[in-house]
Amino acid sequence: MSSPPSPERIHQHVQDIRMAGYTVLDESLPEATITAMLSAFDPLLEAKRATEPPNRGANRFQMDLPFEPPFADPLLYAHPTVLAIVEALFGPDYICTYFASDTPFPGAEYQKVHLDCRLPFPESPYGVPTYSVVLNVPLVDYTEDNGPLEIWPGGTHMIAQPEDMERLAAMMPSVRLKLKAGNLLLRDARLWHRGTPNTGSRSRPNLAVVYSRGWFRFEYHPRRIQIPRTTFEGFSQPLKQMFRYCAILNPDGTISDVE
Ligand SMILES: O=C(O)CCC(=O)C(=O)O
Repeated sequence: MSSPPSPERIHQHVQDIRMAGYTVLDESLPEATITAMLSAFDPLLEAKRATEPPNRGANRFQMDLPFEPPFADPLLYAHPTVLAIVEALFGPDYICTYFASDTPFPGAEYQKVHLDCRLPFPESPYGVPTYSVVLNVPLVDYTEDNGPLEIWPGGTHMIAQPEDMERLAAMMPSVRLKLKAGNLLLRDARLWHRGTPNTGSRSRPNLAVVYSRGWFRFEYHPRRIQIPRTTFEGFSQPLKQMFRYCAILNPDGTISDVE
């Protein structure tokens, strides 16, 4: 186990998110964790794919993750370095409202360049400080062929959303991230990005967890994370606070609000 990052390294990650719109942690999730998650993920998504059409473009699926092992691992939803960065960005009052995945299968095409949240002041040319970040964790290595995530760093998270985004994006520098399975990518939810074509031979699952300032109302997450009651009751107070907008899944299958 590597030692936790220094306060200076946390500050550097925070600055990278503020300035470039993203950072990749020095640590990764353990190989055994990723192997277990991939083994559980593939059949789950295959079952969805057998009964539902693609929901994020051709051969591309968004799927919520069940809040159960192997996905409900504190290393994924409460990674100490991720939470240290989130707290340094947002202060102690932050929430987690999304626990899901994006997966292009072979044949997936370019997505439109997009943001993952609405801008609070869309009429303003000026950005506000970061209020929401997406944690992405690939379950397989991103390669040139399997549709790596493409991002537009260097300020797109701080500008107004133009109507001709595709045309502007084509003129601006972008990066296709060559992440390794288990890497931890943290990006400002406003950072311009898109999925790219998967011309490889297998799917490229990418887990996505979203953290926001406590006041942020996340309209892009219509389905609440459903956490089993016993799991929620075992959380520390800060985790209960972080998941306060989730739904509690009762043993009889009914859903409750967090009291
Ligand atoms: O390809 C990815 O991993 C990201 C896809 C994405 O940004 C989306 O579906 O909104």
